Amino acid sequence: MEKQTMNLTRFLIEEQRKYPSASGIFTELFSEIALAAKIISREVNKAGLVDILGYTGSKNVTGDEVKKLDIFANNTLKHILCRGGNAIGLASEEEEDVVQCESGKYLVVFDPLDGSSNIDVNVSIGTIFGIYNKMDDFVDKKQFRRPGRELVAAGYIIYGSSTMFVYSTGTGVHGFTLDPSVGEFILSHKNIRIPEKGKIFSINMGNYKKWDKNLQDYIDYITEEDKETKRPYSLRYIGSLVADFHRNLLYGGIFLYPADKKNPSGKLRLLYEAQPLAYIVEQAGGYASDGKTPILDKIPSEIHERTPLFIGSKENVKELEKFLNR
Ligand code: P6P
Repeated sequence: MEKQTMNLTRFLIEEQRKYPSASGIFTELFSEIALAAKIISREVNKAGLVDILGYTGSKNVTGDEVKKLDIFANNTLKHILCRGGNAIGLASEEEEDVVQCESGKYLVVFDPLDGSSNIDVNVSIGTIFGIYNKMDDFVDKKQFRRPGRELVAAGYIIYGSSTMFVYSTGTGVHGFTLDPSVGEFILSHKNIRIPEKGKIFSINMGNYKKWDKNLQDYIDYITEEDKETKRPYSLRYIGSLVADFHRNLLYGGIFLYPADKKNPSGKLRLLYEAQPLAYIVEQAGGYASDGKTPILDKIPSEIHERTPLFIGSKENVKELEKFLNR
């Protein structure tokens, strides 16, 4: 019975009791994010049934085609978090500038609906978020120029065959699955640990010709036949960061989005994609880098900065780094 009734709120409260100094505001903030996740999940899951599909015909601040659900997800998170009184400021992929809220102890960064180009074909998509302690009540871009090591929590929601809420507050990674019949996230994956080494690699092979030689050599190496070192690895790539990351977190392996001739700094965003996922993967025993520097040590110079991202099982990422830094 206990297993079926351990929901996100109860789990957060029990975790909070381990830290007498905890004020409980953190738990409120997480509950606000969970509420937004349930609302977004409802819209994502019915998207095929109502005319919410299709592009708005606009581009977001970073130049990506924006779908209606992106805007819906962004506005849902912004509305709930800014009125909740716990987040003093926000940074979002869908907002050109930072968002100043009324009051609160925390800053929240998020990609409201990553992988949205997959919405029309029913591929899993996700929300990614990170939480920092505020530095000042006046929120400007400077407050977001900090290393991911200063994150106090991070997580993602994956809208797939089921909706899952996966997060860490620095004491391990825990996963909750939404039971729509009661509208609760129920603990389903306590203390997620990523395998030290995995056999999955996730990369867009269509860009092979654009990569530098060292990366091509790494891909050639892991796709060679060699029983002793359990090669070739298996390619699994769905083109939706949260879905690819979630699978590799559970099964082990490496996700790669390198810089290339088309994207000299890579495609993915440091502040609200790479850093939160790097926080999660390190909490689960994995590792993330840009090929040279740990993602959690990098400081964004501007809120929409891009970065190369290599993330997953520690041994796999370290093996790749050896090739890239030969
Ligand atoms: P490509 C989706 O548009 C996204 O931002 C990530 O979710 C995904 O990992 C990546 O882009 C896919 O990019 O260039 O392989 O289509």
